[in-house]
Amino acid sequence: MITDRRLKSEIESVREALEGGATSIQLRIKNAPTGEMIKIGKEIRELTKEYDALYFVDDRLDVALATDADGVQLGPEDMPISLAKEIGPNLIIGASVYSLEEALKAEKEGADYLGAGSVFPTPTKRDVKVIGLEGLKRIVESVKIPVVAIGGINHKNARDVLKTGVDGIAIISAIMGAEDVKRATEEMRKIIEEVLR
Ligand code: TZP
Ligand code: MG
Repeated sequence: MITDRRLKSEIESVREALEGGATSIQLRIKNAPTGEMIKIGKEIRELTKEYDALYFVDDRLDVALATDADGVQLGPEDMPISLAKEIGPNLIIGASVYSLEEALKAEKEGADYLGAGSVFPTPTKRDVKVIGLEGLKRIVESVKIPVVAIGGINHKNARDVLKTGVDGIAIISAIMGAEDVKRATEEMRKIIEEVLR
């Protein structure tokens, strides 16, 4: 699950998602003071440890390092992947990619995994490019590193997304926006286990 404070506060929903079986949490906060991000990140680090889950930070290598994250996910406008690998040699470096070209470039630069999307249109990120299931499949078939699909994924379309051969799915609103975050996560876990079994 990826956090979005426009939907719910981070800590409470992260705990619920972890209880529901989320295997990885990404802290995604746009436009908050760095000190506040670090405070929340440290709490998420502790929670994810408790539940044996991974903890990532969106965009911000400094926050990832300061909060002992497992990794950071960098977009085309963030720190270059090669430089991030130098500064944080122990971090898992993910790349947010929005096309096959960007996917191939990020793999070449040494990304450990790709966050590829947006698979479907989504109100969470309105200006994003939509690659569709076809675009996602092309990326999965063209790279050797793991691909995590993102964008508009919900309980209805998750099966189709998983069948493209992705290694994971990243979700904001279908979980964070649910009335019962724990239950929404449990239901998503069931779908994932059903398809990947
Ligand atoms: N990057 C591509 S689409 C997206 C991001 C951050 C938003 C995903 O949110 P949701 O609510 O799961 O569609
Ligand atoms: Mg980002």
